[in-house]
Amino acid sequence: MHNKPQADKNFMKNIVLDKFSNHSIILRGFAVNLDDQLLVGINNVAGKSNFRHMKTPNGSFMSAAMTNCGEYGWISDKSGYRYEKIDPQNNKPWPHMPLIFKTLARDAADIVGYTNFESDACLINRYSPKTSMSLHQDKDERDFSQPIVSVSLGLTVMFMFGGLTRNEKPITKELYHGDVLVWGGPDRLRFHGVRPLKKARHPLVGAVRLNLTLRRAN
Ligand code: MD3
Ligand code: FE
Repeated sequence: MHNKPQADKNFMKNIVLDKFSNHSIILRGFAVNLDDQLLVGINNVAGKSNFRHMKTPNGSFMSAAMTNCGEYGWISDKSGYRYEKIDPQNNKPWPHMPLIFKTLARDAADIVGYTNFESDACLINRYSPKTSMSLHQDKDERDFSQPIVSVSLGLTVMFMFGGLTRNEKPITKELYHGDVLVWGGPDRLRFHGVRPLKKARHPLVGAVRLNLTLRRAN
């Protein structure tokens, strides 16, 4: 078969891929040109469902501030972790997912080979200096064959990428403003987390890091 590059919609798009595991790929800077629109979306969502520090089942609080948009939102409280259609803080449905979030996730997943990714949940994490996220697995979703797409905005962070058991030593990678990470398949249940954020200032986003995690919850 001959290659027909002009038939490939990614032809000449210059997408920079950092493939650090078989099913985990960073699309470097893929969202940079959308940063303003993404921030508008985040601010609109947070104006309806505020960022908050959720309680964990063991009685402490999540170090990252969180909110959600889409049909389902991820929550943590004294009875555990789960997805809910209603924001427990205002008893209203979570704000609609901005179309730009959904489209970006779908396009990124598509490039990596997960076609027709339809996210129904977007968790928004906000990290201030010293905020971290300890090693965990994302396993509150119904179908682990669906990938996850994460979008980083603002300050740079070191993320940890571990194995399928907690004791496997994680590798680390930096995530920069505009990077989009897609992972699925056998990497879907890997332990992961982020190192404490270093104090700095991003020209557009300010003194924080924002992360969108787009998932198919149900
Ligand atoms: C998945 N968020 O919300 S996303 C979460 O940056 C969460 O806010 C982090 O984990 C954040 O559940 C990380 C990026 C990420 C990085 C490495 C992974 C996800 C990963 C490795 C394996 C699986
Ligand atoms: Fe996670």
